Amino acid sequence: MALKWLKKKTPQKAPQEDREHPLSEEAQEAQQIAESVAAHSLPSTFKGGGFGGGEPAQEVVAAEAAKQGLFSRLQNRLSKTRKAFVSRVDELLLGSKEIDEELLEELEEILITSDIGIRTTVVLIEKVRERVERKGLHDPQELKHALQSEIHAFLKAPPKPDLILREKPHVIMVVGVNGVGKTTTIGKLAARYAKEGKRVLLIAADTFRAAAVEQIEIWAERAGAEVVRHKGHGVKPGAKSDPSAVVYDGICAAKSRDVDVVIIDTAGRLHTKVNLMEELKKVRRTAARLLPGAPHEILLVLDATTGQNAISQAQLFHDALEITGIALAKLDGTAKGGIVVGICHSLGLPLQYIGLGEKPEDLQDFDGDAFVKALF
Ligand SMILES: Nc1nc2c(ncn2[C@@H]2O[C@H](COP(=O)(O)OP(=O)(O)O)[C@@H](O)[C@H]2O)c(=O)[nH]1
Ligand SMILES: [Mg+2]
Repeated sequence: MALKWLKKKTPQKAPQEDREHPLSEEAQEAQQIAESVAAHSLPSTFKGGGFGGGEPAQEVVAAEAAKQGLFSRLQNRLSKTRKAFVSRVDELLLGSKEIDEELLEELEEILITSDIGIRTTVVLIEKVRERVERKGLHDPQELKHALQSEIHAFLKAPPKPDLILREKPHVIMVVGVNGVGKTTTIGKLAARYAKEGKRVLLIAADTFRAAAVEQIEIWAERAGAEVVRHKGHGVKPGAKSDPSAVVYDGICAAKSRDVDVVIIDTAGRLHTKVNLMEELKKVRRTAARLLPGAPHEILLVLDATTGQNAISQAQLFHDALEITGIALAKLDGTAKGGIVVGICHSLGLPLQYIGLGEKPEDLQDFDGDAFVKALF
């Protein structure tokens, strides 16, 4: 159970049977970071020569190190997807002498079985085919570049929302089915905003699972955020309060306490006859009534390990709630990372965040450039 794990193993990595480097991953990552930092900071430091003048500002070096660290982590955590996808493409191309119909068909098969999805694959292959014809490509190796460029283009659109927090409090409602990683993503976001010096309040509106409230409290404590919950729920079995009532109290508290960011945790499944989407709409209405414009974001969390299922979930939630953005959790340790391409291409919704693990720092802003670079 997630909660037990959180309590017991907070500083460590969660057990993941299908991880390739169960023990050495952290060490590998640290080494990669150190190497890339060294590689990037040496030349500019040299220019200064240590004799005054030209020394790179410490912040510049630190920022570069941080960027490299994020990239190394991304690269590392995508290793399963890379094996399932790019390595197979490489194998195919190495064994081919020229670009022909047969090769394109085999490529299509790899794309479909890499969780990119049929619809997206069909369009992708068509684009690759056009590029091959337009540029008169013959060498199979050039096909890889063509594929990379087209995937890159898919990951560009649509633009992310402007997340400058204009309204105070800025309210983010987080939705998604059970177990996808909502509460974990909320914990990571809370930690991120708190680190930026924002006052963060979490609303425990998943009133249907006893463990959910405790889980959010643990994350809040870690992040230095406040929590509004209803007494009784999560403590007494059967004492389930109305999610909208908790949201009501939470937003009132946020207004009176000068909170910057409010994040609402919601249920992913209900044990009553109430329809989940109707319940979530009620939560949304409650927020809007108390604070015009709220919720400013409705963030849908999807689980990368579910592959194509994630796309149909997104469509359901979007139809009911008008999602503003997506967070894709559990991209680490899965071979189904191709889903990123399908999500970006077929949903028309911005992929804002990716989850690369279970620690607070394992949430990254999705960056299409970095993703393609890390994948290829
Ligand atoms: N490996 C990995 N596990 C994650 C990630 N996000 C969440 N999890 C795990 O997925 C499980 C379900 O997460 P939880 O946040 O409780 O899902 P919720 O039911 O949607 O709130 C927990 O065991 C989390 O630790 C991630 O990005 N990577
Ligand atoms: Mg939860």
